[in-house]
Amino acid sequence: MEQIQVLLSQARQMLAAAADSDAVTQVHRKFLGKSGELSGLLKGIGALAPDQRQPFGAAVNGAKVALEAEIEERRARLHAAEQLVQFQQERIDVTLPGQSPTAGRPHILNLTMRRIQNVLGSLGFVYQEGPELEHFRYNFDALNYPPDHPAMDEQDTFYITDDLLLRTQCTALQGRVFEGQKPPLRVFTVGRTFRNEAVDRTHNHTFHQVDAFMIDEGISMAHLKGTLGAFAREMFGSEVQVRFRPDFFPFVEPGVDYAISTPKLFGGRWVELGGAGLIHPNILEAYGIDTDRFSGFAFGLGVERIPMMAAGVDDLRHFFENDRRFLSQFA
Ligand code: FA5
Repeated sequence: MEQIQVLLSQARQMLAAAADSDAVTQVHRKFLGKSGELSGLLKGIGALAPDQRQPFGAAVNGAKVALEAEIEERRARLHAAEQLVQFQQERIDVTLPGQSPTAGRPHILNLTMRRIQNVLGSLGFVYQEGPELEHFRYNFDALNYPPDHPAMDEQDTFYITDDLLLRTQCTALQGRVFEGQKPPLRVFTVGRTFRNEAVDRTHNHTFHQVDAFMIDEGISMAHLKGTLGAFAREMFGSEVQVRFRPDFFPFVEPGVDYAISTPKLFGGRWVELGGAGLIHPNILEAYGIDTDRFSGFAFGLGVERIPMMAAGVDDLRHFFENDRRFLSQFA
């Protein structure tokens, strides 16, 4: 009987010291397993006097039942603690800010072209599209370039065949329009243009132009200057200054180059945006437009120059490299 108490108190000490459920299992094995020490006491039962056997057996079994219950309780307690540790390790802080997906946005050149469309549209010009892969005759012949004229050398480009090239200027739309439409006309296009060019800070082989023309009765340089002045103020604000200087293009007479300056940028320096002039009578006559009655103006501008001037970008190649650190600065 004393031995039962000794084993029981040994077991309780070990149980109290058990740090995890493995240790509890060991206590169970040591005292209650098949060859456990408490169960082992029953082996000596035959050596006892017959009247002592029943009370001894009952005492051993009582001790086993009690220990069993204590072991289960300890196991449950340790298991709960272990789970708590595990939960804390796996804990997710649902109040942390999430990773917001990056939203795309239109490219600054597309935004600029949309604005150009809005501004010219509000001045009564109708948008028409021309092909980037263009016939030689629309890009040059129809625009009054005499054969082998040196002005074509300024616009060398990429030829697909002798007759098919990547257009060098959006002015190529003119002949297509004159073939099918009669004045009065107010037309513009915006799109990609190409030149076999030595690439530098202000010239790329692929760039964009806006090109517009208006034909009606009594159209003069005054209408051109008024239109380009209004266009510049819409694009750059009211303090922009506009300059016209004589220039040569085979398809206009007189011809001008068109430059702007704003006090905020590039130290107020003049920057050329494009060319303009009154449509050459040779062209109007070639398409059967009565030059006694009608005259027209035309202008063509580089699109890249507009955000360069509006935001102070000093190298147009940034627009084509698609570096998001650059592009994301244009909201
Ligand atoms: C022309 O292309 C004429 N078609 C403009 C015109 C239209 C004149 C109607 C008269 C009447 P120019 O080659 O100068 O002209 O080009 C016009 C503008 O396009 C330039 O001022 C410049 O802003 C832009 N540009 C020309 N070449 C490049 C290039 N390689 N890279 C970026 N922009 C360019």
